[in-house]
Order: sequence, then structure tokens, then C-alpha cells
Amino acid sequence: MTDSSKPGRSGRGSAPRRATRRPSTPRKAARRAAPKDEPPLGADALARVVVDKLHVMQAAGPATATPNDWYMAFAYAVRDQLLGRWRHTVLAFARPDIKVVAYFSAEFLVGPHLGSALVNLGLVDAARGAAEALGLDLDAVLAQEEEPGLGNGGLGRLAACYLDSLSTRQVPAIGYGIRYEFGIFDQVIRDGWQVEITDKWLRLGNPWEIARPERTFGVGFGGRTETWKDEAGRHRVRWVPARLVQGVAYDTPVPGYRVPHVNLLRLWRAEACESFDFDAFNTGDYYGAVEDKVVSENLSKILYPNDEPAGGKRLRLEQQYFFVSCSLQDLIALHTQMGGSLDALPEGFAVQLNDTHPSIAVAELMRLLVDEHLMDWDEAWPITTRALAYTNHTLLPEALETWPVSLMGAVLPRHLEIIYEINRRFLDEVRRRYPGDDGKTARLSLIDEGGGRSVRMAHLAVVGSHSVNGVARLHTELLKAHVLRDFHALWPGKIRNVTNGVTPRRWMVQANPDLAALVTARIGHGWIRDASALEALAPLADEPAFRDEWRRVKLGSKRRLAEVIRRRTGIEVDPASLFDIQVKRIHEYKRQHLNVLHVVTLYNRLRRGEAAGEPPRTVVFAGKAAPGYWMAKRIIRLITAVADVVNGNPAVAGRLKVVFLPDYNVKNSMPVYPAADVSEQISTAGKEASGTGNMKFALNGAVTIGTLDGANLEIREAVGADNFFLFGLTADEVATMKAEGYVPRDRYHADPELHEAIDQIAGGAFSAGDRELFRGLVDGLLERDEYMLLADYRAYVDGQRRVAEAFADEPRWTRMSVLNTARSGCFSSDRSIKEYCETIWHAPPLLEG
Ligand code: 26Q
Repeated sequence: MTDSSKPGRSGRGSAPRRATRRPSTPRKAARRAAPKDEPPLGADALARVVVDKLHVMQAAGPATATPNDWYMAFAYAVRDQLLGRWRHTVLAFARPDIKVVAYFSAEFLVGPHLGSALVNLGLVDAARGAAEALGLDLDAVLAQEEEPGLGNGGLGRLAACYLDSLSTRQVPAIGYGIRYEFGIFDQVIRDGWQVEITDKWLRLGNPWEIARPERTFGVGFGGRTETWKDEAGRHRVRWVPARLVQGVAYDTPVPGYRVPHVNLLRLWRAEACESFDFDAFNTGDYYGAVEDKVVSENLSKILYPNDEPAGGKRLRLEQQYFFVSCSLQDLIALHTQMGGSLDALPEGFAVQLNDTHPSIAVAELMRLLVDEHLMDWDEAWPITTRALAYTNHTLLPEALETWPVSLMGAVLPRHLEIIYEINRRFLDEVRRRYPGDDGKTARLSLIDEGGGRSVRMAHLAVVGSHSVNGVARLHTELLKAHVLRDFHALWPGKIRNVTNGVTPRRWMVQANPDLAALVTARIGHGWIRDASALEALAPLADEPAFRDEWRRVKLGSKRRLAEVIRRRTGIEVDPASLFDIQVKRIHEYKRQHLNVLHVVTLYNRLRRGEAAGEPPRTVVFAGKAAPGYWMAKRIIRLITAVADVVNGNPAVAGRLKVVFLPDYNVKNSMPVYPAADVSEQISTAGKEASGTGNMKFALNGAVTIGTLDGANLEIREAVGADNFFLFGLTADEVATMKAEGYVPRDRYHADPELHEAIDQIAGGAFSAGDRELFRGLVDGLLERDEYMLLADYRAYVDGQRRVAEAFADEPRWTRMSVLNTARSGCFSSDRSIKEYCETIWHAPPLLEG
């Protein structure tokens, strides 16, 4: 093994780790290992390196190079600039007084690497110059990169923003996950419908990863358990798996912004175990050996979309266990390799579980400590709970993961035993606390005894962690009051809040370079690292000259998005119109169809000449529907159907346009946020845990129309109620209205504009007379309306009217826009990471140099 494949403690075998908790004060890194202060590469030097890479990595020359060859050459050239700093950081991990954050996540939606690396290394100008010298356009080179779509949406993207902030704050960290061969599907729109295309992101190679074929761990599945007695005569358990798979590490460097600190993203790929192949081969079963290879490799083949209920998907459970086991084995190896004792593991590593997807870690760490390292249970349990912490990302009961006991027993028999033992001890504590309260015991149990018995993974995560956090203030309060109420009563103080954040490096510096330049020209560049400094823009909101510049930048961004829309959909939109944008996964609770009801209402008013003073509007949607989610796919069809009719009607030409931008992903989202005037954050109150798109929009100067849901509350509080368009029921009102018997059909009868819009959709006005196409969708609204669209319709339409009035007042609107940016600094992921470091991980930054 090369030493860079041992990020934790390579070459430091004798230094023992201290077992005491240290304060969160910055550590100074060893000077001896500091990288040489090389001058940053200039354009000519970079161009020479690129040509060299073209030759040595692609076997191509400038005359024959394809666009991909050029991209690869740039990528290798820039990646090489990271390697020295990477090794330096990795060496610093070896110090005994350093705590490393291990972020366990089934998803990392990092987006294209090259652009980020250029920004973080300060090489944007050099790269632009190098491209020019080589007769290339840097933007075209950047556009070549196929992004790793290793996530569904918010949760995976959050993990990526957190890695960026951990590196920028110089906190030693490893992101652990799965190297899916096929990430989230690519979306194309055919005849108005979503069609899913396999995401072959590795087809042209991945210059950013380094395979570590020697960094492997075995992971067992199935089989049985046996008991045995150790030398001391103690009862021990051994797991005899039926099948063994091997995880191979693939490492990607994660550079911080203009700091000599590069963290590690370590993703595991599944391979067949050679020994097993060999056995089958020796007995003449060549096909059996190959089959085992295929089955094993399936484990890291595909990212599951978040559509179906969690339970029942054996491969999904196997994936979760696979990456958790590899990652914990890796941590333990790193920790012990340099002399760390196992009881000091929580001083060496803070493991964060990103939702319940990695929560089998609780049982696996216990198994590794008790069965493999022969610890006593009572010794192992506090190590486990002190090492682990859990983040919850959902309030939707159907999204809480459970696994049937039968499936868990078949795939992970030893873990099921361990879960039962954890539960037995835990429920003893519960019964002592609440004698005779069987209801309480049943509610808190790790096992749901109703119907088919199942393991409640959120309960396992809560019991096995020292800290549990929600992702926005309201979400955390709702967790304490509902989803985790009994746990909150049992362990007050264990559930805390860390509001999500987004990295200003990707979402402003990279996505919106013109705005970033304007801001920097006025307040300096400190905001890029400390976004609270954006506050200094607030007084400029009253300066007409500054507002003019602000508007000019916004118009430029809108022109660029208009060009993207034209190129990708053929629709022409007016950059001067109000850009009203809703981009996120398609889900009923996010209520894209409420937005559609407003579009239809506006369309009707315009046709009737009832919309005097209404500014021209461009309504943009983008987002993927999970392939198995019937209603979400219908909602996309509704958007495209309404778009076709509205865009094709000359009566509203120049007044209203509707766009569905296909294949929403990190790359395609980058021109979207800067171009928004209005950000649609209209989920049913109490359903969206936080949202992070809402933060990206606000940072880029969009004004939100939104409900009191997720982080919207905090955004409204930060930017000021005057600079946010609030509408709709609160979470409490939603609950009360439902309890009192909500009848959506009454709303339909009581509101003529709503009645008309629904009738048009049902009657085929947007489907060439076809009354079947949207029948299920409309019936769902009239009969159940689970997400209260009809209850919020009037408030929303009135809110949109207020938006239109404000937009028509240019100085007022621009002021609102500036103040949104100025006051959104607290939604930087740097702030979130600081809070995690100080309150949960107790992991101080490492100050280099
Ligand atoms: C689970 C089981 C089986 C298959 C898939 C899944 C699965 C996968 C991904 C379930 C959920 C997800 C993703 C959830 C997610 O993105 N949640 C969002 O997290 C954001 C970051 O905290 C929040 O801002 C959003 O509010 C929340 O919806």
C-alpha cells in the first residue's frame, strides 16, 4: 500500500492516541510537512502541462485531440496541482491529537469537479488564459465534464457542500460512500413525458479518482451465527457468512478554497472476493465463479431513486451494509495502525450518519468491537455511541426507513441478534423509567411489532448515537414534538438543530461569477470564506448606482438562462420578464402542481384582459420524478401540457411563458439560480425538512414566495418579512384543518378561479380534449388533497399578485434582491460545519503552515 492510501496514520505506527476530549481550538499543523510555497501556475505554464497531459494520459496531440481529450488533459493538469497538498493533509491526519470527521452518506452529489477545483485553487484566470493560448474556450472545456450523479437531490448535495466546507475550514475529514457505476438517471422529455436514460458517467473515464486496489475489505452476507468460548471461558459469537464481497477504495481529493488543505472522498466499489472465485474455479465451476463476480459487483452498480417505500429492497439493504462495513473497517485500521487503542476511537473519529441509510453502523461497530476485537459489550457500547451521531432529514412517516425482520435476519443474521440485544437493554431502561407503560415501550422499541415485524432504523440510529440533529429549526422542533417525541422526553438535550447550508464557492463564485465580482468590488473578497460579511452590502441596497449595477448583472444572468432555455427546449423567453423558478425533485408535497394552478389562473386572466399591470412572466420548472412515482410523472406531464398550450397561444404572447427544463442536475442548475427573480418554495407546511435550493436562490438575490416550512422560516427571519412573500397555512393549521375534516371539494366550489382552472385541466383544455390524461391527478385533489393545494390556492394566487406588484416597482424590487443576498450569509455551509464541529464532533480545524 502506498502511503497516500493510508490517510489516517501512515508511517506513524508508534504514536499512541490520547483518550481525552480536547477543546475545539485550532491546531497548528507540523511545519516540516508544509508544502513548498510554489507560485501559482500561470497561463503559459498551465498550457504546457495540459499539452503534456494530452500526450501522456490521452496519447493525443493538439491536432488530433477530441473535446474530451482536452477536458481530460485539463483535469489531469489541475488534479496534479492538488496532489502535493493532498498528501500533506493526509500526513497531518496521522497526528495523535487530530480528530477526523467521517461523514457516512449513501449519496454524494458533488457536481462537476474541474470548475470547483479551478476556483478553489485560484486557477480560473490561468485556465482561461491557457485555453485561449491553445485555441480553446474554457467554458466549452468545462461543459465536457460528465458530472458524477451519485445522489438523488438535497441530501446528497448537502453532503457535497459539507465536504467543501470541511476542507475550506481545514477540518480533517473523510467522506465515505458508494462508487455507483450508474448514478441518478438522465432525464429526457419525450412527447411531454419523462423518459429515464441510464447514467453512464464513467464511460469516458474519471480523471479525479485514484483507485486503491490494495485498500480492500471483505464484507459478509447471509449465513448463520455460532457460539464459542474464548480462553477466559467467556461466551462469544462468530458470524459465518454465506457470501463474501470485497470493497475496493476509490479516492477523490476534495480541496478547500485557497487553503493548503485537501480532504478525501473515499467511495467503495464492490468486487467478487478472489478466494471465493478461486474455490469455485478449483472445483471446476467456472461459470459459478463468474456468476459470483456478477452478483457481487451488482452491489455498487446502481443508485436507488428515492421513490418506493424503503422496506423490502434487499439490494438496497446490502448496499447500505456494504459501504458501512468497509468504512468502519477502514476507520479502525487507520486508527489502530498508528497505535490508537480502540477505546480511544471516539477521540480519533467523529462518525456522522447522513440519515438512516448508514444506520446499520450501530450494529456493525458493535459486531466489530465485540465479535472481531473481542471486547465486552459494556466496553464496546459507550465507544459506539460516543463515536456516532445521526442527522434526520425527513418528517414524512412513509420516508422513515424500516427493514422487515425476516429480511434483516436473512441478510445480516448477526446484526439482527445485536439489534435485539441493544433493544433488550434499551427497553429495560425504558421500563425502569416508565414502569407499566407498555404503550411507551412499544412506541420506543427498535422493533415495530405491527403487521410484519420490522426494524426501525431511525430508532436504532437515535439509541446508538450521542447526538441527533434535525436540519432546520422548524424541522427539529417538529422532530421533538412528533416523530421523536418519546425519545425527546427520555433524553432531553440529545436532539439538537443544525440548520443546513450551501457552499458559496459553488453557488456564487462559480455559478454567478459576475455577481461575485460585483460584490467583491464593493466589499472585498472576505465573504467567500465568511459569508456573514455579505451583510456589508445591505447599505448599498439604498444606493441607486449600485442597484443599477445589480440589475445589470441580474439581466446578464437572465440572458444566459434564456439562451440555455432556447438551446435545450427551443422556447424563446424574454430576459426582461419576471423569472419565476421552481427547481427541485418532483414530489406532491413540494406542490409543483400548485404552481401550475397559478399559471393556469394567470393565463385565464391574461386572456380575459383582467391582468392590467401584470408584468410579463416566465415560469421555469425543472426536476426529476422517481421512475416508480406515478403522480410525480403526471405532474411533469401536466407542466409540459400547460406549457405547450400557453406558449402556443398568441393571445398571451409576450406576457406569459412556461418552460420545463429537462435533466435537472448540478451542472444544469448552475445557470438557473443566478437568473431567478422569484424562488418558489411552496411545500405544504410541515413537510419539507429544510430545503437547500431556497438558500441558493436567496444568496443569488432571488426573492422567495414561500410557506412557513423548512428553512423558509429562517430565511424570512434573516432577510426580513418585507423581503419575502409569505403565504399559506402553518404546520399547526394544516394539522388542525385535517383533524377537523378538510373537504377539498368545498374549496373548489367556493372559488370561481380555482373551479375554472381545475375544470380546464380535467376537461382536456391542455390535453387536446383528452379527459383521461389528468383524471387521476384532479380526482386526487378534489377527493383527498393530501397536500392541501386547494386550501392554500387563494393565498398563493394573492401572494403572486403581491410579487407582481413589487416586481413592477424596479427600485423596490432591486432593493429586496440586494437585501436577500446581503442577509443570507448565515446559510453558508461554512456556518453549518462550524456548528457541527463545535457542538457535535468536537473537531477543531487544523491550521497549516
Ligand atoms: C431510501 C430507501 C430506499 C431508496 C431510497 C431512499 C432514499 C434516498 C434518498 C430516501 C431519501 C433520500 C433523500 C432525501 C433527501 O434528499 N432529503 C432532503 O434532505 C435535504 C438536506 O437535508 C433537505 O433540505 C430536504 O428538505 C430533504 O427533503
